[in-house]
Amino acid sequence: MKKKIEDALNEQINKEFFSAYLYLSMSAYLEGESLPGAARWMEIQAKEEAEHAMKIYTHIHERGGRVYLKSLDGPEQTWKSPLSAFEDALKHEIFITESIHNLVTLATEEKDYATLNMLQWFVSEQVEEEANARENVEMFKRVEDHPQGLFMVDRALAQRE
Ligand code: OFO
Repeated sequence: MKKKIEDALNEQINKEFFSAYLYLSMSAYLEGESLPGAARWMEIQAKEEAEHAMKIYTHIHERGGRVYLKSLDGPEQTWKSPLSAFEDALKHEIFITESIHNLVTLATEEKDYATLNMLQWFVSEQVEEEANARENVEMFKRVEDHPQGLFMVDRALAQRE
């Protein structure tokens, strides 16, 4: 595996673990807001992000590369409302999509077809992640300032498997 690709994939591992950290921080915030369903949704999302990081980790090793774990930035600890936490989650997913697309461009330029193939999974996953994040934002927008509605949204989010 070319050094350029190895470095870029190592960067992405850091971003995926940061995503896990960010969503776990959002989960803790939502727990404190007495929204256990939303907190659970974010906790599951955090676990998925760690799995994303591990997919890239495995790919690097399978290709004879080397993983170098970098330090993680501290995520935000609090938000002004549950809606603003979910809006930040959507912004973050858009940022991650851009990062994946940049990796696709690099792998194409470097003719690294195995990495390109691995990244296709992430391209599809990001479509789903952004769609979910957008749906959540819309749900929270509709129930802003309606405690009863907020309760219903929390119950719906608790259903995530
Ligand atoms: Fe890893 O997909 Fe979200 O960030």
